[in-house]
Amino acid sequence: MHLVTLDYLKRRFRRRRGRNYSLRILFRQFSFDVMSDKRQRARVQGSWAKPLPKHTAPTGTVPNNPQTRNANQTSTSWDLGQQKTSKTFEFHQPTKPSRDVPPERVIEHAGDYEISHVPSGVSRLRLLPGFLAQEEADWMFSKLLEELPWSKKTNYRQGEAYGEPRLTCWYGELPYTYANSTMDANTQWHPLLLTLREAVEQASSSRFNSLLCNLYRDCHDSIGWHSDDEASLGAKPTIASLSLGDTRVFSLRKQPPPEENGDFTYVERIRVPLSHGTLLLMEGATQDDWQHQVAKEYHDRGPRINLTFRTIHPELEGHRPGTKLRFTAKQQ
Ligand SMILES: O=C(O)CCC(=O)C(=O)O
Repeated sequence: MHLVTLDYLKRRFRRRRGRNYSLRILFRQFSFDVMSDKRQRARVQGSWAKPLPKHTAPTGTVPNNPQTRNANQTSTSWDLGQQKTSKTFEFHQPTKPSRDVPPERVIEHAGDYEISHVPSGVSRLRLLPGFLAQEEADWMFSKLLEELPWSKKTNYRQGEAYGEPRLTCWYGELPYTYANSTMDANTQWHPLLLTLREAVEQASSSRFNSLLCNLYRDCHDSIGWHSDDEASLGAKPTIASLSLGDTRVFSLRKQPPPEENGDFTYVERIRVPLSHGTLLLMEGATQDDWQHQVAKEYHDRGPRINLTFRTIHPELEGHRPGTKLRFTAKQQ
């Protein structure tokens, strides 16, 4: 085994100076020598290792350890005995037990699903694929795409304005404030929306006085993680979401417990593909204990309309419009 030392380099340089070697070539040779020395040591020792010590006399051995003494006595001219005794590998048990990320649950068949029972009570989803027949849904989709007053809403986060990555419009006798921006009251319901509201009310046994319409123009449009938990929506609201157009994935993630400090790494997740004509009801504690989103996609998607029927109440006195229910003093 060859160790690269300053003496060695000087000797090599002197030998080659006469042969008109440039400094660059010598430096390249130096790097090569260093690497081959490292490789050689690695082959012998099984991994990249520190250079061998110059002194061959064993130091730092554990006295009265018969195993160590034997190792030293039997060491060959490689003299690895010293290394064996001074460097030992110790396994340390990790102090934190490793945790598994729960597998994502997929809900795609018609049915009622109790997705959690704590901390705020039962959270429930009801999925009704084919709530609208295909032909009916096709016709409604083109009419709403063409005739609703779609526009891009501007929201505010820490005083910074940003445009929503989708188009929206709002219907209801009251305005709706979220993300620090207000959609004005609009009582000019499109007749088709009134028909749909009736059908959704019958299926859900709930009443709705307002509607937020979302238009995802393509795969780049989305809605980020949020809960529909403004005080104006009341406690434990039922929200009915009707989808038309291309299928998009509706994802839910459970709110982490307080000790996770807002870290969602280990929370439960659910994925619900929402296809043309599907009705999804979110009920009970879903808005308290879960967040939802429709993420951007990496493959082409055609346009999709989502109609979310809600019941809006007047804003609570003494609170800024759009305040989240958990930040109001009085919770039901
Ligand atoms: O497009 C969807 O399915 C979800 C819409 C939504 O989350 C919302 O309007 O709050």
